[in-house]
Amino acid sequence: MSAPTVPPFTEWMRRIQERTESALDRILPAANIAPTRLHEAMRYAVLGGGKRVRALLVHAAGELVAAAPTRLDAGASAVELIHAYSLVHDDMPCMDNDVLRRGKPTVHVEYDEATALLVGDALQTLAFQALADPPGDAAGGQIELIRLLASASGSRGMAGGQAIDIAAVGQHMSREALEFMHVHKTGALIRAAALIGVRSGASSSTDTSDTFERVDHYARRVGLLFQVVDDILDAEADTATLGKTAGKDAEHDKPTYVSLLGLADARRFAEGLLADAHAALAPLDKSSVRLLELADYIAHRAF
Ligand code: GRG
Repeated sequence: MSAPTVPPFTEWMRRIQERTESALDRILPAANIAPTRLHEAMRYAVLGGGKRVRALLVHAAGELVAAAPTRLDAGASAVELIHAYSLVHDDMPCMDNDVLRRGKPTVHVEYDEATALLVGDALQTLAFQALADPPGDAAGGQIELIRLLASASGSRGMAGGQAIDIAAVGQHMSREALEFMHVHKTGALIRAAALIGVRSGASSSTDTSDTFERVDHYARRVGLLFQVVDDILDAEADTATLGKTAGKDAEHDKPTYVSLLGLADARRFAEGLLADAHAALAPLDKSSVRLLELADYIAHRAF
C-alpha cells in the first residue's frame, strides 16, 4: 500500500485559512444582535482579511502532536482575535494613526474612535472566551492555554512591547533593545500560537518529550524572523501590495532592523533566523513539515 499523499503547503494553508474564517465567523456575535454597531465593527475588524499566520502556526504545531482539529480551531481563533484587537488599537490616532489596514479603512475611520476602542476591548475578552468554551468534543486543559495567551498578550508580552515601541519613537536603540522590544511586541503572540498548538495535543506526552522545547525554540526564532521581514517589507514594498501604509517606520522615525543594520544585513539576519528555526526541528519526524514550510513562507512572503 502506498503512503498517503500530503497536500502541498499552499493547499494546506488555504484549507486552514478557510476553517479559521469559519470558526471566527461562528465565534463572533452576529451583526444583527444588539449592540449592532459594535458587533458589526468587530466582524469588520476580524473577517475577510489577513494572512492568518498565527492560526496557521497553531494548526501546524498542533499537527505535530496530532491534536484534534476542532480544538486547534479554538486556539487559532483566540490568537487571531488578540491579533485583530492589537491591530485595531495600534491603528488609532493615539498610537500609529493609520487609515489603511488589510486593504480597507481602519476601524476608527470606518466607524469612530470610541467604537474602535470598544472593538479592541471586546475582541480581547472574546479570545479568552473562545479558549474557555471550546467545542463540545474539545474540552480539557483550557487553563494552560489561557495562561499562555494571557502572558503573551499583557504587559509582559505584546502590550509591554507596544509601550516600549511608543517610547522609542525618535530615539536611538541598541540592537539588544530593539530585539527586546520585538520579542515582546510581535514575537510573544507568535510564540504563544505555536505553544498553544503543541499544548492542544493529548496532555502529558508532550510534557516529557523535548518536542515542546524544540517548538518553543523554533517559535522564538520565527517570531523575530516575522518582524525582521516586516521591517524589510515596510522599507521595500508598496502600499497596494502590503494593504497597509508602506514606509511608515521611516516616516515615524522608528528604529527598525533596516535602519539599524541596513537592508543587506537585515536580510542576512533573517536568513540566519530561518536556518535556526529549521535546525530546532531537525530531530523531529516528518510531522514537523508544516512548521518548516510555514517558517519558509514567513521568511519569503511578499506582504
Ligand atoms: C495595541 C496592545 C497593542 C499592541 C499592538 C502587534 C502590535 C502591537 C501592533 C501591530 C503593528 C505592527 C504593524 C507590527 C508589525 C508586525 C505585525 C504585527 C504586522 C501585522 O501582522 P500580519 O502581517 O497582519 O500578520 P495580517 O493582516 O496578515 O493578519
